[in-house]
Amino acid sequence: MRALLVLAALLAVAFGAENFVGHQVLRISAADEAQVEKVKDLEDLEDLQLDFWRAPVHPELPIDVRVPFPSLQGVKTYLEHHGIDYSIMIEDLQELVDEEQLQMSRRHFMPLSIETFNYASYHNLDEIYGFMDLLTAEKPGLVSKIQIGQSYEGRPINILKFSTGGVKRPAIWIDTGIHSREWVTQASGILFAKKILDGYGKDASVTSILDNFDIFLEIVTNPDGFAFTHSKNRMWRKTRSINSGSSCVGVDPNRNWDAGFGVAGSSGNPCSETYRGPRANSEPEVKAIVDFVKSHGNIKAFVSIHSYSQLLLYPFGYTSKKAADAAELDALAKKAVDKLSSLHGTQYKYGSIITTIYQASGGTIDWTYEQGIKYSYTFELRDTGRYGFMLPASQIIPTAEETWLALKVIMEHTRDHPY
Ligand code: BPX
Ligand code: ZN
Repeated sequence: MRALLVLAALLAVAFGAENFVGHQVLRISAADEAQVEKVKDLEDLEDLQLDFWRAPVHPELPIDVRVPFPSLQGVKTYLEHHGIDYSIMIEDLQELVDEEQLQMSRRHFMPLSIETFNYASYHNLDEIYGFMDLLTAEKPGLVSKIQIGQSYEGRPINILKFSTGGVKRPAIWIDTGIHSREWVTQASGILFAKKILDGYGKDASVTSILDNFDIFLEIVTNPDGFAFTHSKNRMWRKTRSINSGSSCVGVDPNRNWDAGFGVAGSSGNPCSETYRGPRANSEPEVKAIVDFVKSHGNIKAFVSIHSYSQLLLYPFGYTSKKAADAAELDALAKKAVDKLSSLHGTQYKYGSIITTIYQASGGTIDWTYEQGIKYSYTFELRDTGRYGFMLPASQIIPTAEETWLALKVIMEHTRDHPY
């Protein structure tokens, strides 16, 4: 086992991948606003190379931050000096990366059929695109693939369309993986596809939904970033577009939408993980969806899936003004998370983005909501920080299955409340 881990680490180094040996993820519990400000000061010290998994915003929310080994002593001393509490969530991030690599190296990667595909493993971009082709080959009457654009680096942006016919039926949209490092989301998207196909004609709820709606599913919403998480840096979140005048790469695709673009809750610094980009829709990955949604014109529910934190969120993120449909969205969110919890007991919080996490501008579902898509939601899947973005593969199926139950609640409500 140890020898295999060492081998995996050596291979990663040989391929020029970023390594996280000795990197720790700290959970910081700021006691008050003043301590939050002290942690924010760390954010501005770019030499520390800190990677905030959960940003410092207000004292109620723990701050999770990946600290590279060379910065570790300094950061801990700083926190202790200011009397700020912290604990070590992840002792050595590379150990989790190695385990994940080992798990992936053991998967059978020749997907013979929808039935034998390994849903319990993480997969790379080629495998996921192969999976999509498998679906369309085996179930051509139920699912097709549509290329809606091209990524910055030229990869196809593909979505799956599940449809039983009809002309311009109303539709439900689900996307996963807009932040590339949130791997459990793409893995869950794969299982949603199987659930839809298996459910049609068997599960009364899926059948009635698909008899009335088309479902669009974008599994790899940020293909360049996703490829990069496999080849070079497991912790990559943003797109891979080159920023003029900066050596830092990428735009946060969840700050790039034309809803409150540029107001507080995003960064103008290309080196930030929440860099909004030079203008709204600058990212082809975002623009492709914008064009698709506008030209379709009949999308009734839009669910954008992230991880981690176990939250179900609705608009708004950029403003504290209440969504006109807040009461209905809140009641439906409660129903969805109750259903989700019923499977494995996983606890979710729910509410508007700005009241539940923090102010975030230029986010996906603020834009879709302002386009008139009433049932606009964002999930933050498992966990609450023990593994964060490094959720073990053993949790893929339970995570996807519980989320699927919540998705069905939202889809059923959309079906039963036409507007
Ligand atoms: C989700 C929807 C709209 C605005 C913000 C969010 C939270 C999301 C983000 O900051 O873009 C959090 C996350 O999924 O990126 C993961 N995280 O930081 O843990
Ligand atoms: Zn995210």
